[in-house]
Amino acid sequence: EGFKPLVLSTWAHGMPANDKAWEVLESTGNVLDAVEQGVKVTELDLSNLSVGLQGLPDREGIATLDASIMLGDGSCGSVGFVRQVKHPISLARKVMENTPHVMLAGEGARQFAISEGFELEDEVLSPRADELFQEWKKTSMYKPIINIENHDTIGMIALGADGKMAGSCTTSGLAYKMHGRIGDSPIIGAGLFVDDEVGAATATGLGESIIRICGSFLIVELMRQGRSPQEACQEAVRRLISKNKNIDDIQAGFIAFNKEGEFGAYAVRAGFNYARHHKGSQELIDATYKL
Ligand code: SD4
Repeated sequence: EGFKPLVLSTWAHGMPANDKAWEVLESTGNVLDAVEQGVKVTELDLSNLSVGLQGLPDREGIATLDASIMLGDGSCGSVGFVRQVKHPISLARKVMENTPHVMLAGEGARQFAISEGFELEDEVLSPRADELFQEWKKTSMYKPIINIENHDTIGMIALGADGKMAGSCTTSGLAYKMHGRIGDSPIIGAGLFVDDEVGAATATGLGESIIRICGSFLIVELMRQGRSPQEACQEAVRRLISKNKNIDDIQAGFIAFNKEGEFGAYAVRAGFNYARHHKGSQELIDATYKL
């Protein structure tokens, strides 16, 4: 049976984010506001080292953020490699609503933020991120550690009682990435995809592995062809494993629902969980996995 309305988010920090999204959804019925307000909670969470300006920086010691937002009617917006913006998800929404474009990156995204009245933050790392970065610099071993450095992106998808869907995804990306690197999260179809006619999906994990298979778009298209959300997530993980050579170094996970409110999740390996909010009650669920 289906769950509707429904809010799903990646990882345990999805719980407080879902609470906020649910509150907005319940009081306004607006799924777009719900997914924006929901992940804004995570963007400000100082304990999270993979979302927001407090996240771990790139190799140069600079925090650069990626985010995307999408509505089930095909509207979407995203920002990549953006600095000094506290709420990249809100900037992504402005790209969607106030420009003829889908994606803005880097300095252009920062200029657009200024023109939209966003206040830029000082470029200082959070004390915890700085400490870890100083530690990392001693050896500068660039090797993403599964489930440690790169495990906290929030992807959220929501289904309203009226059948409208939206999704959001926001991250500081991979810790100690090359300066300029953009991950899957702001790439529509990779980190996030939503189609009211079918369903929605979002991703977390090593962005390169997810971009390579257009992961979230793939899941929605598999559901369009009749797969359940669970089957679609499993097929995407199988594809990801077959298309990535260094799979021992990769974790990635997907969550999805269809328009009936059936949902599913699957990961490359153990350790991925997600939060499900339905009718005011919330559960943290361990995803099943392939390896
Ligand atoms: C990225 N997908 O930039 C993000 C990282 C992530 O959980 O998901 N962390 O590659």
